[in-house]
Amino acid sequence: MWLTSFVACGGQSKADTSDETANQDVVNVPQFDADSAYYFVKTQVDFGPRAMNTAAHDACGDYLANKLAQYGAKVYNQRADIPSYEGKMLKARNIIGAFNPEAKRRVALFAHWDSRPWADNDPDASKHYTPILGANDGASGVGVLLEVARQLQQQPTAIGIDIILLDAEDVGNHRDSGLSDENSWCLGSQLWARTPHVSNYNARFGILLDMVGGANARFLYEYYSEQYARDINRKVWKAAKAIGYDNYFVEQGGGGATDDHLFINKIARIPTIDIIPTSQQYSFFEHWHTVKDDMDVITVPTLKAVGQTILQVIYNEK
Ligand code: AHN
Ligand code: ZN
Repeated sequence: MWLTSFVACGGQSKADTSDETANQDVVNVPQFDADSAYYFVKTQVDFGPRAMNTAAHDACGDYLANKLAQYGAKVYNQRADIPSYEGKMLKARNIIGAFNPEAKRRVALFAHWDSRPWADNDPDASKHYTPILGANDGASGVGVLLEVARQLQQQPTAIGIDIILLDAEDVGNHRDSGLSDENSWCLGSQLWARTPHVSNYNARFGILLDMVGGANARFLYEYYSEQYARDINRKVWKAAKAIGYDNYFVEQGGGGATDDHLFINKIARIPTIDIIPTSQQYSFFEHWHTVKDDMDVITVPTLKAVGQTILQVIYNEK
């Protein structure tokens, strides 16, 4: 009787154990709310162009730092005066929100929050010195990351997450300057990569989001991401496919972008990819660096595809 009971009990507990093992493998990934992300994009755009050294830029920076704090992040503000390629002093502010800041195992998520001071790719040359709203080029990536932050407050990940909002990305050579110095771009990421917000900072990998809100966006493996972080590209595109977004995340090589991830890879040596659209017709997307990069180019389904894929990746990191 005792023996039978023991066997039955053992059998039962064995079944329980294997159930638990199975449950540990199945992660409950929260639903990314793309309407919320859209609202975060719009809120940034409503400040006006977030060009360096403007009141709109500074007010938006305060908004972003407050949102990250509100969602439970430990917030760091990294401020520096950095000369532009024209020798103007740019008052730069990288804004970092650390979730689970004590964790050793970390993933870094990046986007730039400044917007380009000139619409130098506009078909109308009279607009070439007009600041852009940067709804897609800037605000879209930040909007997705604010929604990720909101989700992190509701349900923490197993690992630590750093949301790193970079400043002074879009201050590179004006197309009429006759210059093409890649170091004129991405001044905030160059600063952060040399001196991260905490000493001895490291992350398993990084993901940069740039122009992730456009209609019909197609994300191909960006060239430098393939050079520095090929396995991270595969991990993210595989995650997208697993949840049905392989129409956005196409398993093909695309062009290269002189973007923040390049400096993070080269200087901080954190393997970092760039999720950035590729187009046969345009540089990145139709209204890139034009006065038409406004809320009309932003579409909720693209924000959803990118945001849900990011959640799929980070909630599955152990
Ligand atoms: C160029 O490749 C010139 N620019 C990519 C970086 C960038 C600018 N991202 C947004 N604006
Ligand atoms: Zn740009």
